[in-house]
Amino acid sequence: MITLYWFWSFNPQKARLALEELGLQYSLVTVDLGRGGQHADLVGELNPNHKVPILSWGPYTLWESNAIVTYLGEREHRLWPTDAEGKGRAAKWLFFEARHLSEPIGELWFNGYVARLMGRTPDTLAAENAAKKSARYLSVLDEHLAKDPWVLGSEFSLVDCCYGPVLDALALAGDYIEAYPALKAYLKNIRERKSWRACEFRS
Ligand SMILES: N[C@@H](CCC(=O)N[C@@H](CS)C(=O)NCC(=O)O)C(=O)O
Repeated sequence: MITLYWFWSFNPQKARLALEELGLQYSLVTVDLGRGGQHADLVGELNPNHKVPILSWGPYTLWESNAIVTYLGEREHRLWPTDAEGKGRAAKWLFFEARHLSEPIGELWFNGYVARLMGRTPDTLAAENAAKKSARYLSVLDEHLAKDPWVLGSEFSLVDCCYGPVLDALALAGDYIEAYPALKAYLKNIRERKSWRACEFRS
């Protein structure tokens, strides 16, 4: 009934991690981005952007990783805030990730990790710019996580499913995370979760 269209990359990893954390049964369709699988007609019918992740739950289809995670939290009422203030904080950190981290970290991830796997020459200038762009926001996140172990406080929530993969990609891309002790500790905690084993990057 639940199908996740995905690939080994941090945005799809967010959705898969949330499904794993919730212990939901799902089937996976791998859209091989390395071979242009995202251009298949079926992918375009489900997501006009031709990107993954895409979640199908019965007749309902949703794309955008952070929207998928929000939907799962709202639908399952687990690992998700119940009050308006908590939901507001969840939205704040999800928008923060999508607006300030996802794009520059995607650039670092591609040039610091994926390009090598694909035999492509990394764009070092783009990576330098992305490192500068993300540093300011990584400091904000580091300061926040120095106070509490998880993004919404003392308890793990589905919001952490959006931060674990993006920080994992950043760490695989180079030593960008070394300067941030709280981010390093946070990533270690994510990587130790049972749910992470299904999602961790395999080249
Ligand atoms: N904002 C979207 C971004 C999705 C995205 O960029 N997905 C990448 C994989 S991480 C993709 O499918 N790329 C294929 C392409 O751009 O052709 C989300 O959060 O779901």
